[in-house]
Amino acid sequence: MKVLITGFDPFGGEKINPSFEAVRRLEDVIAGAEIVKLEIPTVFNKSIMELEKAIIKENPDIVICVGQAGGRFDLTIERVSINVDDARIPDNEGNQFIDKAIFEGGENAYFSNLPIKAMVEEIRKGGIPASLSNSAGTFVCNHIMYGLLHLIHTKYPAVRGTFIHVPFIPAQVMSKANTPYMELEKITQGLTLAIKAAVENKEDIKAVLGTIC
Ligand code: PCA
Repeated sequence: MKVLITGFDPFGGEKINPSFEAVRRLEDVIAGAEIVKLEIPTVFNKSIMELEKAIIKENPDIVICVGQAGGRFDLTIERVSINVDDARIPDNEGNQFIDKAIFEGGENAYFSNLPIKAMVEEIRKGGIPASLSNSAGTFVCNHIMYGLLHLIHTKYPAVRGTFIHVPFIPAQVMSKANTPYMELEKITQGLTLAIKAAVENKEDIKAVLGTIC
């Protein structure tokens, strides 16, 4: 089995992006699966193009894209992506799309086809905070997740995929008051456990991980 895992380059004035810092520290084999790591740009459209190039080259069974969610305290496995770009800040090439469809005529939303609840539970069993998220936002992370799931639905039906958001690491919050963070080692461990659960579970588990509001 082969897993393609991506992280983003730094954006929004940050010097590092913990998503790729954690991805590049992953072992090359996890739960018997080969791990292929890739950095993609925090840029609308170009990120999807680079992801598809890698899918064609590597022919992975599983694709997991990872991004920074500054302000979240835990690892969040994303359930759903929506067909809209609505950027609060420009991407790394100055694009700031407002209420623009990612794929004109595409489905309104796609759900992940990976065992997302099993992934959350596996990370928690390892003593690392994690939860299920029902929104990846409306910036480049939702964009890449929608792009990934659109590619899966339209061209690569054998692939399974999702998106994981990770918190800031300590170096990023030195002068940000009351801002959650997680050690890079913990983020890397959490991603390892998420990959393990994705590789080992064909079906998702029934677990109470919903939210009230
Ligand atoms: N996080 C951003 C885009 C790149 C990243 O790492 C987001 O959550 O949309």
